[in-house]
Amino acid sequence: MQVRQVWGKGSLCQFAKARLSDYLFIVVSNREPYIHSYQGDEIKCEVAVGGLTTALDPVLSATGSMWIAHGSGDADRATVDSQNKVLVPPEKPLYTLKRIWLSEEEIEGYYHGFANQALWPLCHTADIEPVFDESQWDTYKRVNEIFAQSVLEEVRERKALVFIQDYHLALLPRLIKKANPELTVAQFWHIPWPRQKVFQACPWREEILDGLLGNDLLGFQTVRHCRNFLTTVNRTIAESKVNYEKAEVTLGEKKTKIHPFPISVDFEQLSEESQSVEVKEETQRLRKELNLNDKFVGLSIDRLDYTKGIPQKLLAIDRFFQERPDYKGRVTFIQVVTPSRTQIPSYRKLREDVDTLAENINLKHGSGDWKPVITMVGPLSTTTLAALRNMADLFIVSSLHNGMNLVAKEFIASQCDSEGILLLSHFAGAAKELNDALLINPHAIDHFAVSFEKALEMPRIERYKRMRRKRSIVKENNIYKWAADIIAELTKNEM
Ligand code: GDG
Repeated sequence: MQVRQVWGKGSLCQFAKARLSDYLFIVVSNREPYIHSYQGDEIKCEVAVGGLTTALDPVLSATGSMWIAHGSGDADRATVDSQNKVLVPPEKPLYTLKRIWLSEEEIEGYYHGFANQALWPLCHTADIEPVFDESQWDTYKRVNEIFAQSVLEEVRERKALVFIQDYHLALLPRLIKKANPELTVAQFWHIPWPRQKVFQACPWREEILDGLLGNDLLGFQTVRHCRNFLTTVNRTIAESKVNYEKAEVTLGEKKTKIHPFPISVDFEQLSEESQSVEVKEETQRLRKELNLNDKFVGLSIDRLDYTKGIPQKLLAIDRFFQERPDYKGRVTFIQVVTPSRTQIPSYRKLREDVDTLAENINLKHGSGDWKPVITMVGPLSTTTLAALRNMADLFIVSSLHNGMNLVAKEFIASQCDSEGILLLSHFAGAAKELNDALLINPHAIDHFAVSFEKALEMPRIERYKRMRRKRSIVKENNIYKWAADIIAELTKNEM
């Protein structure tokens, strides 16, 4: 039997050191991995929660590299040197974080504007009309140029490998490659890539595709997103040559390899955390405080975003209690919502809709001190989130369209007893790998409601078998493997 390697922090560090030792390795993202902010007179440094910092922090630490990002903390300027640099992680400084400063107007046009009001709804094929505003697009271009200048200043004559993150920086690859063709450039696109017919609504589609084709390697979450991208290029850029078999685009002399790299979580760390005394105590505290006693607990953890299908899930919960009143008082659904992008009107409207739907369900079906839906507003601490995952019998991911949905993998990693059930939208990137979950279509409310019954009535042995299989998938395909696969692909010609 073939024994597969399970990647961890240590093996990734060694691998990164071996493969990247000749290079200056630079990660570029909009969001910074460490944020300094004032708390009274003191300056606190917070780690940006999420998979990206978990995976890339050890790589950068092992190779003494650099991360370039927008400095968004109110104490960020007070903590950098004259070149806008600070050594991180704070407890053991091993690599450089270089901060870029943006004006209010630049953040508005580039981040809240073109990135989140045009590219985000467009790529998610959302029911929200993308905003194609000329001045936001101009600001997006200007900010990408600011990032490019910062990268090029660092590279100069050195042999460098630049790894760019996400849809905020679609023009950056071409800008840096044009100025310095010797650079190796890669990018990971964390959100979906839509069908060509959808993307053609963008008035600046050719510029965006040209920007992305400055990459040597462009990664997406799934094979489907890769195919959508290849077709979009094929039908939009007449001079391009698309090789579907090799998943490659040639434009002029330049080749771009398109490859799926499904992002993941730190399985071991989440498993260990869920067993910790701190998390167990928090679980007991929450059970008491939320009056859960021996109730069956359904849980969702979502950034408050219109792509996550939160209203659809609440409608399905309403339908479920309507059809199965015998479950009243026996099941409680906890919905964690973490507000984001609150400057954008569609996000504020969603908050109102979700509050109203949850209130109506509680008025209609609740009784005594039992509430069918408990809404908890984030950001919550990682301990509280781990405790909630621990106590959940059922975890629901109802996205209408999503790149990956890391929350699904986080739930699996924390289910050490393998008793929990995952209800997962077909439209989440994670559904491709985790087809042992109960897959749902969040648009079909009746079917969604019936799947709650199916989950509640699933025999224990079946739950166990399904969860065991999913755990072995996530354990092997963890965040360290994601990073190692990208580094391997990028440096394969060096071997
Ligand atoms: C984008 C893409 C892709 C949530 N509430 C709190 C909190 N969270 C954490 C979760 C999870 C993360 O936020 C959410 O990740 P998702 O993957 O589910 O969704 P997006 O934020 O939309 O992420 C997505 C991802 O990028 C990575 O490539 O999978 O498709 O849309 O880690 O646990 N964390 C804390 N408090 C909260 O209240 N600390």
